[in-house]
Amino acid sequence: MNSYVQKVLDVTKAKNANEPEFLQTVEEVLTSLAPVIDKHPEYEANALLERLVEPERLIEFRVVWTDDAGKPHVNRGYRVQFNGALGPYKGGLRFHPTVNLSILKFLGFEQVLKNSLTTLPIGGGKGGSDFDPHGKSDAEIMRFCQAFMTELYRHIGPDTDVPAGDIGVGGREVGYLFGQYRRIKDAYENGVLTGKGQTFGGSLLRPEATGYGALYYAQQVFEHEHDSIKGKTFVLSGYGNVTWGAAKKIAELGGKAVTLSGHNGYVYDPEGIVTEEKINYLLTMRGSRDANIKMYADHFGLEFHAGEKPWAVKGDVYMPCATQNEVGMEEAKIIAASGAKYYFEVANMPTSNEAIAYLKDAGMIVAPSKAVNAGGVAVSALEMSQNSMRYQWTEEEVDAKLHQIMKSIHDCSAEAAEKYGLGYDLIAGANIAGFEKVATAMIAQGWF
Ligand code: 2IT
Repeated sequence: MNSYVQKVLDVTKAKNANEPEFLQTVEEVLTSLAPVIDKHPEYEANALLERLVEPERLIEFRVVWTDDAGKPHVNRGYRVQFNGALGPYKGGLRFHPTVNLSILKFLGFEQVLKNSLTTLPIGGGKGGSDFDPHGKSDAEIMRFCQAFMTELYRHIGPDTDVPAGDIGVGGREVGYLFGQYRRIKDAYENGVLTGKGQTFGGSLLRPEATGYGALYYAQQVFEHEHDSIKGKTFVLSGYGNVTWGAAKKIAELGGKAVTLSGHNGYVYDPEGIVTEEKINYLLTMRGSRDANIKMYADHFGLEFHAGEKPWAVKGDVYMPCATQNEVGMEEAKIIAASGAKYYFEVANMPTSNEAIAYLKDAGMIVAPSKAVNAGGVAVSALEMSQNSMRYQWTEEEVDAKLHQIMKSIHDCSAEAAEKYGLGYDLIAGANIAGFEKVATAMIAQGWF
């Protein structure tokens, strides 16, 4: 291992000892950058890695909101402005009880490299709150979003920092957040948030973009392997926006997704989530106050596997789409034993570093989330550009650009890995390609 990389890893571990998720991604990324650092002494001379792992700015604040009974509740809000070398900080807001600084720093760090890979001018950031939207009324969600934005507005702007959705934050929340921003600022700066509704600047295809993009990326991998999506069985986790988009595109390309999962278990649908009725039911289900995946099983008369994960179901392609660390060693062994060849991370960091190594050793092609799920933020960046031009991209334009961006992410990852003698290593390739652009911009902009 390169001694500079080792030194930065040791210091980062000592400084962030209570942030396991952040350390997990830093370790994964820095380790795969070692061959690049070996060849480029200028990175050490510019303290590039020390700067890369230190967020430019961390913001933490109190959020007080009132429930329907008139009772006040206190949550913590965050925005991590990780790296602005390539453009305004860009990245989602997550509302989930597990949210803490470690999770948001890992997501922000991943976002920096992911946004670089999109080829679009966006820096990396992430934010959110430990607020739990589950079981809340629409009015409670609105009041929480208003309270959250009442502090956040002073830190963001169309040229400063542009949040979007993530887990627990969808079109409804982005609408309430934008409404409050506009009310406070008295200005129609709709480029301040992406994932907006169609009537106030939202991009066509943004809801579908992460899932569709994942499949456009997968198509490139299949092409590389002289294989095709047609007839393949996909094992997915999650049931949210990303899983929905992926299942829809899988069906369109002639494959079938056979599983969905949530915190309380999974459902196996042997016929596949392939009909319009089933795909649309996911949207209806998500809109309900106590949404959970058992509703899908009940609605379509399918077996519900309470408390279990879907990985024991046999498939050709495994796609974790739910959240971080859904696949550890135990799950990796089950997945590898299926004999499947493809593993695409779609959620952010769904796999432990140990499990990634295991899947690769077992001969699977493993594609990393920062590449596979970059279509979401890429279409967000298109939304920013259409807002600043006071224009509206057509659906065909967005879809064509999304295709081209996902192909370029795949190709430049494969080329970067090849350049450093690593073969078809899509993980190392994505880290290297994403890093090189950010590093070049950081060196050019001087030390800070
Ligand atoms: O993880 C992600 O890339 C997102 N949650 C989307 C970020 C965005 O700005 O659209």
